[in-house]
Amino acid sequence: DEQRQRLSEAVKNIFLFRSLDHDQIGEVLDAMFERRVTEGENVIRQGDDGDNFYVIESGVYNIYVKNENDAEPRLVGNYDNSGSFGELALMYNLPRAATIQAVTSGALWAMDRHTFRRILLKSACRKRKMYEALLENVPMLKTLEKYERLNLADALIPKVYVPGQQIIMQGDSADGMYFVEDGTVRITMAKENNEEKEISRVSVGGYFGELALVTKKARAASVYAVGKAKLAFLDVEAFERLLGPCMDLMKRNIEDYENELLKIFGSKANISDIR
Ligand code: 1OR
Ligand code: 1OR
Repeated sequence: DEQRQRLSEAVKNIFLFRSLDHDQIGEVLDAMFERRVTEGENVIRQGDDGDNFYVIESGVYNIYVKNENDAEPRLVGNYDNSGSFGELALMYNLPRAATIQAVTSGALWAMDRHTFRRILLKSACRKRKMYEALLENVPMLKTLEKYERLNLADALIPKVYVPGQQIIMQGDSADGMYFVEDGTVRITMAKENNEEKEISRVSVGGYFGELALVTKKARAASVYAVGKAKLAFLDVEAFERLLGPCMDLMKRNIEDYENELLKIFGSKANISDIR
């Protein structure tokens, strides 16, 4: 019981499992077994065949990649007491793409290749495939590694809005941001009891709702679906874990908002208040 409790806690934050329904999550929990690792141990070696998929219960793990031209493996990142790894070789039938080395001792939850493919392959691959085109066409996301875009695809939650439906309300607190998969949204703003003014439109390949996440303030504007709109929602936790590399670009776009705002509401608008 105690073990299952710990396991279901660890599994909650794994984006790859978001494509699963309740029963499948149960199957995942049943199938996972614990593996203890010691400091310095290579859990996965680049080039090997894939055996297990791992969810981190505890410990710090370094990620090393050695390309053809590299003399030594390069440290490309790490996991600090959370996350998962080892899905690539199992999903795509490829040799391990990286070496994962335990920096500290730790504990992992493992799932064997056969079970992973049986429960996860279809739904997770479908989701990655579904969002691949969208994410390749969002200019802001070009700065991400292909591997990072795959993780983003796992984390996205599909949402559909009917014509005219409100998506974001100015002044609300923020729980995530949106990418436009299909359709168009309109962005409106109200200043000091004035009526709402349309300030911008966003369509396929665009995004919105990032501002409040970057500034950690209330929503700066309202957003409505124009026709039917298909959106991909990224919650704030996934935003913080996955979009770090895009932060500079987002901040640059926010400077453009400020310039536009001046034009629309005149010089009186206090532009410092969106920061
Ligand atoms: P795997 O089964 O190939 C190694 O075994 C695992 O390392 C891999 O699955 C991923 O789960 C994990 N590129 C490839 N695999 C990575 C990467 C990665 N990071 C973690 N893994 N990159 C790092 C991106 C920040 C790209 C490096 C160029
Ligand atoms: P948010 O989290 O504040 C509303 O929720 C979203 O509307 C906001 O993130 C932005 O994604 C978007 N120009 C274009 N888009 C905007 C603007 C904006 N404000 C908010 N959004 N301007 C106003 C800047 C305060 C400039 C006027 C064109």
